[in-house]
Amino acid sequence: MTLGIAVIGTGRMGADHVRRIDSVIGGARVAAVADLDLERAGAAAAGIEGCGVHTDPAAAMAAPGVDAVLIASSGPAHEAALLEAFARGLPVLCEKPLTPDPAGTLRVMEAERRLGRRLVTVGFMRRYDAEYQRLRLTLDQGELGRPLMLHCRHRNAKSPSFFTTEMLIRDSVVHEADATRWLLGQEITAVQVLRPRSTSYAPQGLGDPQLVLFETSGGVVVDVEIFVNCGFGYEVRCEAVCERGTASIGESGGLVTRAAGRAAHGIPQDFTIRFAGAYDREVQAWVDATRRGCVEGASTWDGYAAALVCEAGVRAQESGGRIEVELPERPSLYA
Ligand code: ISE
Repeated sequence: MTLGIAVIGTGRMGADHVRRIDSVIGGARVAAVADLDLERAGAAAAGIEGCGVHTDPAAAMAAPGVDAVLIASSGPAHEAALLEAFARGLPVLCEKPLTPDPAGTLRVMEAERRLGRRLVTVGFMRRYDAEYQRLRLTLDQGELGRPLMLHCRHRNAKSPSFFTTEMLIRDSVVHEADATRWLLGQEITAVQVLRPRSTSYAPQGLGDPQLVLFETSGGVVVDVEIFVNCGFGYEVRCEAVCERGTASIGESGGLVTRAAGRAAHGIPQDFTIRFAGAYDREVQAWVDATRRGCVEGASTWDGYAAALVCEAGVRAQESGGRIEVELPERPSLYA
């Protein structure tokens, strides 16, 4: 059977997913889209046969032929859409952050636990990136010895107009929170944030860049430079420093040209380009699992753990201190 998907939110990410499901992914079709902006929803659905266009997420989920939901609306709209999907028993792929704050994620997790089965996969797409997968394998194989530190760089060319200082953590560093847990198999136990002076290219009031430090349950220290108005492009790097060597990813865009006395490689301008392959693999894996009746990938629990780390990060931004992360026991549904 072809999986009919309702895509909720047709902004940059949602429209990219509509295109992806329509033209890249096998075994699925876009059955309906919803966006508050009807024109934008219509534009995303243009040319897709039988695709309903709605402003209300619930109406899109109730449309004929919908078997699953992909949520790509803004973070604050995720909770209501997730609960609506639960009420209909529909599997969901939800873009990160699952909800902007841990209180919302906890409500979602409690609702899913009441159902007694997993329905949610969180869109932490770095888990599907070929370079991140190679790094994780390298660490797991153990030839470099135990990891001691991760040095992470997370740079965006320009932040969107609605970006706030908190969002540097909740919307951007949330990726490093998940990637750290996934790469190391350890929990993040404390967060600190150092704030240098801001670039004059950031909108007024935005504290950009920042240096975020994680401590993990296994004694690893992770530093994350988050810089969302670096100007030159989109860059995500990670170097693992281990006992017997280092391993790093994100160093070059692939093709290198040499001409006129210079060697050069391109730098992608945003995440839809840098992580295009990861998004393709993530959505295909979700579709395949859903068609088999399974739920795989990052769970609501992973979304909750990342949200707690980000909450500690925001408190560390405000206080300038070291904030411990209070992670409760993992419920058996997510074992
Ligand atoms: C955005 O929402 C993403 O998920 C990107 O991967 C990240 O680099 C960016 O900073 C976020 O705003």
